[in-house]
Amino acid sequence: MWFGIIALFPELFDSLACGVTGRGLKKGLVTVETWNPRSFTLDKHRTVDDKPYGGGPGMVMMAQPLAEALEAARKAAPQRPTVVYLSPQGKRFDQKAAEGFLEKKAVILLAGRYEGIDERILEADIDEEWSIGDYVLSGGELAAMVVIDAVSRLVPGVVKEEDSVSQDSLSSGLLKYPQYTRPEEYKNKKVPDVLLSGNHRVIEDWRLKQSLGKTWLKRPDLLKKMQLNKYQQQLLQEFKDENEF
Ligand code: 9WO
Repeated sequence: MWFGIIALFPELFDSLACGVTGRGLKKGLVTVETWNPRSFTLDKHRTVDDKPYGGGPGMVMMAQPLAEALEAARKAAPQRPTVVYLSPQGKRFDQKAAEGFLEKKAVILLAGRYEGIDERILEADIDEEWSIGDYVLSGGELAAMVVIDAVSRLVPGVVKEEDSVSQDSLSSGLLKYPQYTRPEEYKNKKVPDVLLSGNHRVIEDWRLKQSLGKTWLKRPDLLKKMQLNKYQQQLLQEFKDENEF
């Protein structure tokens, strides 16, 4: 998976060297290359922003340095890249979207700053606009890093345990079941007996029931998007009965 980044603060992406994303980078399964629009400016002050035509507050990222940074990134891409702009106006980036990005193999992520970018770059160069949520950040870099993190862990070999990614919360469309580790009792609270039983079929059923119940309680919107089979419906009903709902 190849990511080309266009950003005024490429240093922010250094933290991807930590943890699971770092593992993907070290193994060469994920590549992140950055281009700074400031390097493509033509004036001695290396200006990347200017006042908006028509007036108003703040500054807008100029077209020319962005266009040339994008061109450099396109040339370096291992195959024809999808060019993505991160903004609150974009489509919501979720787990399904992350799976879609994985198929692209080469993606250029444009992280804006100030009040945004010159509209002509959006029209000429941007294939897709994505949002990680309904809030305004100081720039698109953190959103780009969220995308890289979520997609990288789906690249085969990046996450250690082969099956643990498919066990991730949301990969089934459901929330994660409750998890426990040592000790068996902590502050008078015991680990559920079923998890100590060693009966893997019963444990699997319990976990699915908990996932269904927790999703029903906390994120009914996710459950409404799913088509539960008869068995899942039965487990959810058992959860409701057992928990007095
Ligand atoms: C800033 C601003 C200040 C005064 C009046 C209007 C304003 N709009 C903005 C603004 O939207 N700034 C953005 C900052 C410009 C594009 C990059 N920035 C950004 C991206 N903030 N938040 C995101 C983002 C990206 C993806 N998902 C969620 C948020």
